Amino acid sequence: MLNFVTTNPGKVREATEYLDDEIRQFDFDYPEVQADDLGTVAAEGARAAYRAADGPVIVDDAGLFIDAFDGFPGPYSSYVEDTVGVERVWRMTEPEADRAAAFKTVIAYCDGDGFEATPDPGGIDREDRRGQDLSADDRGAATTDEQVHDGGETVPVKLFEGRVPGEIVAPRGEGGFGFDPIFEHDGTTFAEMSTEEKNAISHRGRALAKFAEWYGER
Ligand code: ITT
Repeated sequence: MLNFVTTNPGKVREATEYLDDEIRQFDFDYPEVQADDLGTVAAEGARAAYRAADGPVIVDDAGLFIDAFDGFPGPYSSYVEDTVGVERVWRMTEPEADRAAAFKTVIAYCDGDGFEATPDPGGIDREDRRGQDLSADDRGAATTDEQVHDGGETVPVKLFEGRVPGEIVAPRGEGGFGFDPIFEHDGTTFAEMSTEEKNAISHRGRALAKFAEWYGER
């Protein structure tokens, strides 16, 4: 059984389509390190959660990156949702000529077994900070590994990234969660889509598809 470490049932709902009955929600509020890239936050979270859980874990650290604000709220999206709120993020963006944005997620997997070391995950995020329109290849999920050190012992974490470009719009739709009502992709907001429709094109769907393929082989 794979533990999806999150306080957000919306994330688990989306993951179920890819991982079926292999996952369960592990409601553990892992300490989020202060870092400006999702990969570092997810990797550190997976390491902390692996210590607390009995078995393999995945952590999903996600954010909304608005071009006009140089990627804000990005890794601070959860805090901004709780403080400013989704409606006011729309109103802040409304006067901007360019309302392009991107959702991005990094899934970190840890089970205590070894993987090959790879570059610092910060490198992945910086390329994509502005949420610019990405090439078809770039829009797929990337995969990297990271070695982290835990009390002198190496605790490897494998990372799967997904991102999707879109535009900030006035809130529409009742589905999804978080910033879904103000994020439009190809004329439809994520909150107007079913879970299946959102998964087919979303940042999380892309990362989950990549992860599920790798995990299936494992
Ligand atoms: P956990 O950390 O417990 O997993 P969280 O909701 O706080 O739950 P994050 O730290 O990854 O998750 O914060 C991401 C923020 O971005 C949060 O405000 C989410 O609502 C929002 N978010 C992430 N993925 C999203 C998605 O697919 N659609 C809409 N909003 C999303």
